[in-house]
Amino acid sequence: MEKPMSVITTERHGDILVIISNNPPVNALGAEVRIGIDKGIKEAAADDSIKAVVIRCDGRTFFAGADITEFGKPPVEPWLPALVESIELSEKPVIAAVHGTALGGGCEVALGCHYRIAVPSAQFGTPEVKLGLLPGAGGTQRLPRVAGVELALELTGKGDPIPATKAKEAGLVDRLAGEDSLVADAIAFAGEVKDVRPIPRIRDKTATASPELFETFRKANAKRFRGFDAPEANIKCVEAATKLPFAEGLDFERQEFTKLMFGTQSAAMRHIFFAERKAAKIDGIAPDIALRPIRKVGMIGAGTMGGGISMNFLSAGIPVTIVEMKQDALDRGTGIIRKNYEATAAKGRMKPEQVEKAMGLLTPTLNLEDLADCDLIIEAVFENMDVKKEVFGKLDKIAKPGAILASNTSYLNIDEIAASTSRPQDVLGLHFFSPANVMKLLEVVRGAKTADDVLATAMDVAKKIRKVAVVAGVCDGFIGNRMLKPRQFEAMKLLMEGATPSQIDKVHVDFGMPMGPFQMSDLAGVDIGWHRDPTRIENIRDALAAIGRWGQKTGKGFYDYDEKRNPSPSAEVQKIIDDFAAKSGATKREISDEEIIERTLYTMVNEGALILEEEMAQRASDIDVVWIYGYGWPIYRGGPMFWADLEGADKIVKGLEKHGFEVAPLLKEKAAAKGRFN
Ligand code: T1G
Repeated sequence: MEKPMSVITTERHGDILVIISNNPPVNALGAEVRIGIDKGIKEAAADDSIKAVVIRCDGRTFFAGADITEFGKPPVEPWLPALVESIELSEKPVIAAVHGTALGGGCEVALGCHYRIAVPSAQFGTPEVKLGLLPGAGGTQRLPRVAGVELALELTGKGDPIPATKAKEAGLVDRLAGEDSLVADAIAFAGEVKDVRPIPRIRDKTATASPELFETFRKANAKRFRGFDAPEANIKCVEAATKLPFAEGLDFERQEFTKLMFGTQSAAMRHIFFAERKAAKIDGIAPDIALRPIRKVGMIGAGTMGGGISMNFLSAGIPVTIVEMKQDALDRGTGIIRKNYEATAAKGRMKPEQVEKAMGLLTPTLNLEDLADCDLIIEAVFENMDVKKEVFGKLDKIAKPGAILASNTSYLNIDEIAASTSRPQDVLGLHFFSPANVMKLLEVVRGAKTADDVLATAMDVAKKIRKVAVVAGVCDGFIGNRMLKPRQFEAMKLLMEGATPSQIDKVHVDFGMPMGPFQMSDLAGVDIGWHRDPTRIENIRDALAAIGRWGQKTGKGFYDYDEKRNPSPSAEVQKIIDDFAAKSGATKREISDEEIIERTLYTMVNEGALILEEEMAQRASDIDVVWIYGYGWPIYRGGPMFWADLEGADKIVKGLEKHGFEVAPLLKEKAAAKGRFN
C-alpha cells in the first residue's frame, strides 16, 4: 500500500491544533508516526495561540498498535513510552479522537491523552498478550487507574477488545461522538475542555484491588494459558499499579516488557501473526485477480463434517443447500446443525434470532439436482475414491458452468477426483478440520489443473467464513496429516520398544501440545481407517479395535475413561502391547523423553522439509500455520519449522541420524549452512 508523503500532518481549527496520522493500513505507530506526533505536541507547547490538541487518524482505524515490523530492529526515538509521557505531561489538554480499533500502543496513546472521544463502533484493546507481550507504553499502569483493576486484567490478560460504549461505562472514554461526526465533535469537545484545570492525567489517579482478584485471574490462567509467559507478566504489572508509585510502576512494566520482547515466546507469536497473513497470499497469482462470486453453496453429505462445514457458511450469511441420500440422515444432520447453534445461543454467544437467520439460509434436499444453481459445491461423503469419483461424475452433469467443485477429502488425490469431471480447472480440495464449525484451519488443496481464479476464490471465501487458509499441494495427507503420519508411526513403534502411551503423551503435553498421540487417537477414534475385520490383527491398533477399544466414544481405547472422560492407563492395553512386543522379538528398554522428541517431533520437521522441497507448501511459515491452527501446536513455539530453527537444523539432523532416519536434503542443507526455514 502506497504511503503518503508525510504520515503526520497538522491542521489549525481556531485555537485547536489537530494532529492527523495517515499511515495505512492500520496507522501503526512506526517511527515516522511517533516523530510526527512528538513534533506536533512540541509545536502546541511552543505556540501560545494553541489552547488544546486533538490527535486523530485518517483511514480505517485509530492507531492499531506499535509497528510490529519494527520489533527486533534498533529502536528509533522517540520511543512509544516516552511519547505517551510527553503527551500526558503536556500543559495543554490533548484529546484522542478514536474510530476503528485503538489497540496496544494505540490504546496507550489514547490513555496518555487527557480526554478520549470515540465513535460508538470503535473498540479499545490491549492485545499484546496475543503476541507474547504486555502493553509496554504504560498501559498496565494507566488502564487500572482509569478503568479499574478487574477490567485492566481482562483487557491485558485475554487481549480481546471492548466496544467504546463499554469503555465509556468503565471511564476509559469520556464522550461518544456521532458515528459520522468524530472530527467535528472532537474539535468541539476540545473547545469545551481547553481551559479546564487541573488537566486530568491518569497518572494522578490510583488503582486498588483485593489480592483475591489477582489470584482468581492466576487460577484461570493456569489452565487456559499453560506454558505461556506473558499472561502472568501482565498480571504482575497490573498488580504493581496497585502497589507502586506511578514512575516505579512504569519501570517495573518496562523490565517485564523487555524480558518478554527478547524471549523466544514473543518471537514465535509475532512470527505466527505475520505467517497467518502471509498464508492468505498465493505466490504467482495477482492479488487483484477477478474472483468468482459465491452466492450459494451446495453441501453433499449432512454428517458430522457436512453439517459442520455448512455452519461456517450459514454463520457468514451464505445460503447452503444440503443434500443427503436418505430422509432420516438429512433430518439428523439438519437437527444437529440446529442443536449446535442453540448450544451457542445458550452460552450467550449468539442471539436466538441469529440462530433462526442461519437456519433460514439452510435448504435440505434429497435431490442432487437442487445444487444446479450453486456457485460452490463441497462434498463430504464417505472417504473412498470410487465414491468420490461417482459423486464428481454426477456433479459434472448437474453443476452450472463455472461452479467450483470441492472435495473435503483429508488425503485422497484431488487430481484423480478432478479427472472424473470434464472441468478439472474448477476442482480443488477444501480440507476442513473436525469439528469443522470450530477449527480455524482450512487446507485449500490445489490440483494440477485448478484454475488460478478458482484457487483465489477459495482463499477469499475462507477469509469470509473466518478460516485460516493454507494452500497445499496434492500429496498423501497434504501438509498437516502428512506430517502427523511419521509422528503416529514412531509413537506406535516406541510402544513396542518399551515406552508407554502415558509417557509418550506426557512428553507431548509437557512440550505444549493439547494432547499426545494416543490421547488424540482416542479422541478421533482408534477405529478410524480400521479394516473392521476383528479376526485380522496385524498391529496394536487392530488388537484394540477388535475388542471394541475404539477410544473415548466407547469409554476405552489406549486409555480407560471414567464417566467424565478422564483417562487412566489400562493394564489390558499394556498386556496387548507387551504380547505384540514379545511376538515381534523387540527388546524392551528404558526410553528417554529426548528420544521420544527426536523420533516424533524431529521426524515431523523432516517431513516438513520434504513438503517444502516438493513444493507441497508455499513456504515454511505456512507449515507452521497448519500446525498451530489444525493441531494445537503451542503458538509460543511458533510452529514446527520455527521451532526447528530454534532447535538448530544441525541438532535435528544429528538426532535423526542417531535413529537411522533418512534426512531430507533441504534439512541437511540448512544444517550445513546453519540456515533457517523461516
Ligand atoms: N504493526 C504492523 N503491521 C500491522 C499491525 C501492526 N501493529 N497490525 C496490522 N498490521 C498489518 C498486517 O500485517 C496486514 O499487513 C495489514 O496491517 C492489515 O492487517 C508498545 C508493544 C488491526 C484488527 O496486536 O489485530 O502495540 O498482510 O490483515 O483483519 O504496547 O491487524 O496487508 O501486508 O490483520 O482488518 C499491538 C494487531 C501491537 C494489533 C486489523 N497491536 N493487528 O485487522 O487486517 S504491539 C496489535 C490486528 C504493541 C505496545 C505494544 C489487526 C487489526 P498485510 P489485517 P484486519
